[in-house]
Amino acid sequence: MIFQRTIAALVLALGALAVAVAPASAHTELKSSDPAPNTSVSAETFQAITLTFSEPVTQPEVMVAGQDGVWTLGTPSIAGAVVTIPVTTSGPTGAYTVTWKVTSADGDPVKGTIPFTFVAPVASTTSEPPATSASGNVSVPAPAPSGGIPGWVWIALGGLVAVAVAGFVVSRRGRA
Ligand SMILES: [Cu+2]
Repeated sequence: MIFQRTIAALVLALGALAVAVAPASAHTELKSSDPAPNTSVSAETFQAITLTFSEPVTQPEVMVAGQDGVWTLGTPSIAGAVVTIPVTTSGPTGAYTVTWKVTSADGDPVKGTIPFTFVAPVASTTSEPPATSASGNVSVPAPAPSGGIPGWVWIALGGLVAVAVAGFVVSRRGRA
């Protein structure tokens, strides 16, 4: 009985020790990213992927894949815990995934994936009907009135006619 209690106490002590030591030996982790997971980015504004880790990293390997294959990526630059990768977007609107891998400060590899939605340029989606804009950042020119001539044109024309009539009347009075 005493032996069992001693074992139990030892296990508890070891458990507490493991919890206390864990933060110091943990791998680096991805704190934030651009694009953030499960967000949508548009072709007009998406120029680079940014990965922010909890500690400085080295040897980043990053890939972006969609239904039409992989994107051409620039050379990653590292500024301490932040990795920036220039991207050249391609492919249709849809689901894409960033797959990343880095080496953490303790030499261990850390990897993960970031799913996101890419919104392609409007001009490149000729084969598909325009989808309802989920991002809301696609500007559509306001349609002209059904007559094809804006209302202000009629107002301006009316004003011109009024001036012409008034001028005619004045000139007639001057002659009379
Ligand atoms: Cu580690």
